[in-house]
Amino acid sequence: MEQHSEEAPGPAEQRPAGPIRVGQALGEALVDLGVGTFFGVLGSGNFAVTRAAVQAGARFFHARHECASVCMADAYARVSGRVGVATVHQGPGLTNAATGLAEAAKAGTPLLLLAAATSASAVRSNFRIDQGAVAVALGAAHERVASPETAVEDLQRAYQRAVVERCAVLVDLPLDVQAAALPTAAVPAPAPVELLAPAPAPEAVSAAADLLAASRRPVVIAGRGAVVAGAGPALEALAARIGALLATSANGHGLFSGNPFALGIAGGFAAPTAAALLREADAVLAVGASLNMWTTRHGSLIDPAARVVQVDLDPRAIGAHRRVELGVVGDAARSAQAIDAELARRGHRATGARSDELAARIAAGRWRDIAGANIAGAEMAGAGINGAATEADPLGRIDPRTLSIALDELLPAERTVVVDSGHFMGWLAMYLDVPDAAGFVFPQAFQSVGLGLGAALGAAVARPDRLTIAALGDGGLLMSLGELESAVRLALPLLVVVYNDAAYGAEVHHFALQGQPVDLVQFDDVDFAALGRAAGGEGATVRTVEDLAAVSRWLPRRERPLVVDAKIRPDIVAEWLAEAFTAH
Ligand SMILES: Cc1ncc(C[n+]2csc(CCOP(=O)(O)OP(=O)(O)O)c2C)c(N)n1
Ligand SMILES: [Mg+2]
Repeated sequence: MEQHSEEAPGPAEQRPAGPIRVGQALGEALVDLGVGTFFGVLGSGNFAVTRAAVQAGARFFHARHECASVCMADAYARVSGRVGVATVHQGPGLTNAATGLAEAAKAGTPLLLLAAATSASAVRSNFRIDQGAVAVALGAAHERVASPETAVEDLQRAYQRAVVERCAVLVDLPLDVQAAALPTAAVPAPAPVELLAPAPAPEAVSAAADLLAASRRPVVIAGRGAVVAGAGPALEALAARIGALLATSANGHGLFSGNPFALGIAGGFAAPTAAALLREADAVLAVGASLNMWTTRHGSLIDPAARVVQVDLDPRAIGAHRRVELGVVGDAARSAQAIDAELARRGHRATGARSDELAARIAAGRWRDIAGANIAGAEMAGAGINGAATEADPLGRIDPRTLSIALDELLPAERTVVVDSGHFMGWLAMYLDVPDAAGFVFPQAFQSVGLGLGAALGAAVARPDRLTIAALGDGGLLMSLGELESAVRLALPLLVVVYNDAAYGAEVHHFALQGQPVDLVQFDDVDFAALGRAAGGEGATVRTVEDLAAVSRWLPRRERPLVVDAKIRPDIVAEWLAEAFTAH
């Protein structure tokens, strides 16, 4: 994906004569770097920079909480492939942003967080904290604008780090430096960031080709690294040559959408057919995927005898979560192309397990078919699945699987599905199709509840041509409620779907399994439709599939966000959660 192309006009031409302040120069430099869209919460400390960038042509999206502003930038980066940029006030602006920054850092999102910082001399300022220590503690890189002479260069260096190291960078903008006059000689031309993706070593390519050519049932598991490298087509071509089945990590979801031999997400969200086929593989080609416990279902999805090749840009990722036989260091797309070319040179072509029957089995073995049959079967036989009560829910709540399947059918295929954290998240990963990898935003590297709504706002800014669905738990929405107002104010026509079990469901199921009382994590029901209306959006309460008619009516207009308060049955436990707790 493109990471640094021009998006907005160059520096502001109508700059007033005379010296300008460093703060203003930094805002203009941001636009010079190609930043056309950024996010934040304004205070006095970051006002000058923000105003200058806006005057120079950048679009600024104001959040209501700094955490959400960073989540907006993070999701914008994930969906657009550009650097995400957010700006906050010094001190509490930064501490409010901390959880979002940790998410971006853990997920390896290229992100710049421009935080004002107290002046060097303001040692008694209420706002003063060690901002660098905060960044380091959260796993983010730390840069600062050091002097008026170097300020623009310092910003460029921080931006370059975000691109080259694919990391989250906190940039301190001290108020005294911002307020100083810019020495006229100090503005160097912005250095273009040119990155040629590294090719793998020929020996590694040859060894990978040997291993894959010897395999009878290979699978490819592609992760976020494959998405970022745009490796989807090259991997599909390689997989066709070696007869491999395709799967992704949760963060690669959508990369192989539409391929008849794609098994979907490997890991806890995998349907039984997909899981069985993964276990049958005698060779695994992991590409830009760490093979962590989530992707391998605590190791159980990969046959211990399977031979594993792992391709990653970062040598530190190779073998980090499980032993692999061969590590290939290189760009995902170039590695896939090189291995494919090597096998073509050798005249290798195999069908592996691929057949029309297998494609039909994969298509019929998706969760929605199983759930459809199970739900109907359970209702007929009076026998529950997953220990769920079988009779109609006494409170008239909807089965979350039924809800998810109905949404999948109802919503346009051109969609971006953004998912918060919680028990409910599996229903989205398991039941909703996405058009491609940019259509699925799954900020789970810090496993924080409450980041989904902010992320959905950033995704909606990045892809206004697609319907953005913010899939949230009731707990997650109540942690980020103020951003409903942002969605309305910024005229971002989100569909907010609240999987409302009136509980911290993940914790309920966790502790119920241990036989503990769970009333501490169960709450009174909240009327989210009313909250949606109060924020200036629309609201609908859903207890049955028929109630989704409100969504059908909203879809063609989509002027304002719609908050769907789906009162879901709290007693249906997702397979992935039960499995995760047992594995622990
Ligand atoms: C910021 C944060 N606080 C607490 C947790 C622990 N936690 C994990 S899931 C969860 C419940 C979330 O509730 P909700 O959003 O309603 O989703 P549900 O699990 O009910 O589907 C909690 C509190 C966390 N992961 N992150
Ligand atoms: Mg809940």
